[in-house]
Amino acid sequence: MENLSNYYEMMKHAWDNYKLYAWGLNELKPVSKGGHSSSLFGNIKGATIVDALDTLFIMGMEDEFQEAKLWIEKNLDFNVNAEVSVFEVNIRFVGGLLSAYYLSGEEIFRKKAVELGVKLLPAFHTPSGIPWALLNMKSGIGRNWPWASGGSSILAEFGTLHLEFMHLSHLSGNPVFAEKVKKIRTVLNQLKKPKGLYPNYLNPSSGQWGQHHVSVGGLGDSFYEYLLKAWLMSDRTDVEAKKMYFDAVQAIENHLIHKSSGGLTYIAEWKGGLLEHKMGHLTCFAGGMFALGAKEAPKALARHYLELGAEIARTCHESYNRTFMKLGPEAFRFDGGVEAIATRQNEKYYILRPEVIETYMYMWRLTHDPKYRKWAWEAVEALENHCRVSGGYSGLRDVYLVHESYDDVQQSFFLAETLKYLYLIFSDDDLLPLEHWIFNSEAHVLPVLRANKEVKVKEK
Ligand code: DMJ
Repeated sequence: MENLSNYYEMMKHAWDNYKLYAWGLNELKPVSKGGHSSSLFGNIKGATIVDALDTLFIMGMEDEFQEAKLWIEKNLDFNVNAEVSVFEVNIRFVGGLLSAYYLSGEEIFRKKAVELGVKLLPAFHTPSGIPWALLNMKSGIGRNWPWASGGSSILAEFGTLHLEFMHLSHLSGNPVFAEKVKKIRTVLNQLKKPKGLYPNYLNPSSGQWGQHHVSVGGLGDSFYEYLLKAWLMSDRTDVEAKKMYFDAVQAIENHLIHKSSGGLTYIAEWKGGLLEHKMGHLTCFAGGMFALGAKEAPKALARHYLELGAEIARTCHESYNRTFMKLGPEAFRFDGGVEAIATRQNEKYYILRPEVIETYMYMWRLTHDPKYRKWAWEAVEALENHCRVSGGYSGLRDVYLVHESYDDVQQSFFLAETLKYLYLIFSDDDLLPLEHWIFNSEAHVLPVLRANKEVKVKEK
């Protein structure tokens, strides 16, 4: 079980097939064996290459890392006349390039990250300084998702720039990146929060909340993650981030966290005061977040937060265990007599997401309870049995079916996150130690910003 060559082999299978059938395009279609393009990146190409860089590096896949670097040198181009998701480009491309730079020391990655950061700056040209969700990379014109409440920007999107932008200022010597994300904080701190909760929607023109929907899953998730990680990444100097994190978690506990009659702890969604008893796969990252934050809390609460992390991990494991494929659905419910099961057809899919395995990784590192390795191994077996095809790994349309129905996409985050977290669960703790490295929302590693201290990939 603990043989790291398993994970190396999985990465190799995912990478080799991407290379064979979709090289230079964003993602692989592993069943039809071709390229998959996503509108999230506009015309920027090579998402899988940039997202995979640091996983290739830590797994010691040197030849593959070099071919990825060569492609980036020659082909990675941000001068595209197309609209991109600022959030997605930031977490995958800026995050991936920064991480590759810190791990390898290769200047090209620093240069490309800063170049891309500069291209994203026009997104902040709004009356409030809260950035647009979408940006045309050539014209610099921004706008928001047409479906977002009253033209709002999304909390999880504008709240998931902080770590990368602080590093961009650090590496470029240009304070503008840090100024932009600090301004977001200022706006948030001036607003009154309903019951202490952060709504998912904020209008960049008025600087006021949109609909009062609150979620620790999609639309909200990584905003909370980045508050905690901003505190840790600042070498515990960003006390504002720490306070915002613990205040938010307190409100989440007071209003969103429930226990089912079967004893499973879950995080519900809040819609203008009414609760929806549903938890998304995305929400499962919160187990790891609570556990990571535990020792930052006042002593009396540390055990409580670690236990909360363990409870969320158990609930998310149940969401996997109650399916035929042993992989979790996109969302599961706690109503109408069911617990941790998807009841709607359009919530039964699994797209190779990492959040449950991510939580196992933090729980393993922080407790060394062997059940987390056991649960991670169950996920490996399920991925091998049901998602692996001759052309790579595919997502599934319905995890409750006896036969696989493939969605035919190998998401770039499968290489960036899912396979990296699995590898780390079965590695020694001195590979990317949590005291020195912060994982961005796409599992790209950024060092803690300590004055005058060198960072090491391996502790010993
Ligand atoms: C990833 O791109 C990131 O983890 C993001 O924060 C949320 N969703 C996907 C993976 O599920």
